[in-house]
Amino acid sequence: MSEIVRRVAERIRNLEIQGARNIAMAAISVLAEAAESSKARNREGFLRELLEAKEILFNTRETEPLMRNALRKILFEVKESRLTDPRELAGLVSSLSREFIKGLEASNRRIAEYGSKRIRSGYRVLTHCHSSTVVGILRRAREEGKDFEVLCTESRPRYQGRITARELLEEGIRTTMIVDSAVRNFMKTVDLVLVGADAITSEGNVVNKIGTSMIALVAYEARIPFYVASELLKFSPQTTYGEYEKIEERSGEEVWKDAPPGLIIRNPAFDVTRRDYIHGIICEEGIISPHTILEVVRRRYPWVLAVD
Ligand code: RUB
Repeated sequence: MSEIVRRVAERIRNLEIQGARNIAMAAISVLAEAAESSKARNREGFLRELLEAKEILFNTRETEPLMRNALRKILFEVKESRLTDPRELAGLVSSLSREFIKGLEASNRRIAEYGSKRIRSGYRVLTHCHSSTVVGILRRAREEGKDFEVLCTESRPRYQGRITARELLEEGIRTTMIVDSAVRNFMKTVDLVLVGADAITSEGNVVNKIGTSMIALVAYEARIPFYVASELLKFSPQTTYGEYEKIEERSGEEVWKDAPPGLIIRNPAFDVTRRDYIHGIICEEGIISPHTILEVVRRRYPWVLAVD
């Protein structure tokens, strides 16, 4: 089982697969694929392999609660089942995976529907990094015939802004790229800031690509609405019980490959934007205020707080 999983894990680790949704989808799909290929002879062996696969995937990127919630839920359901035949267990993993992905797709459609209502013709929208959820909203607004433009940041050091720019251009959306440090320079010309999320904490703070919190601060200063587009399942349940969401720190080589010896390079992948700077979280339940997140998650996905 683990060979197939390790291959996908490596692609997640080196950012060939990036963005919380894409990572979660890839992890869910490979879990099903790995389960189907399992050679386990009994339930115990199968569960052991499944757990090992989960650990490998969990260890790819630290700040990914959507992936963690998805895998936790699937494993929980499998453990709860009384099935003993590995073939049947593999079938169960496949159907749970399909169901989960269908749920994510439905949420994404709803987020696009709600989010696009906030985009008007003539708007200039600023986004940061690459969020498939944000692109989904912009695509939908475009399909609805709205004429707007997008400013996207480079998102150093890995330039995910280029993925966003390419995808938006494919949709026929007028797109301008700026370096990350030019955000304040352009903020006064922007109508709306729209970013994705990797994690949402129990207090309604949002973890997203490094630089997001600085953009939120600049938007706040300029009184420009700052929205986060995110499935509720990016909620990090452990933050409810006092733990912090870990922030992944990546290799300094991403910042400067042949840096002079002795130079210290810090490269956190994400930062935390306090809820005070966030106008709303656009999620499958609608546009909600960040401080209501815990109640909304508890109502919609009670298992997120229960499943171990
Ligand atoms: C990607 C990033 C995205 C969120 C949301 O960081 O910060 O804004 O993951 O993306 P990285 P999505 O490139 O390091 O993974 O809306 O697609 O889930």
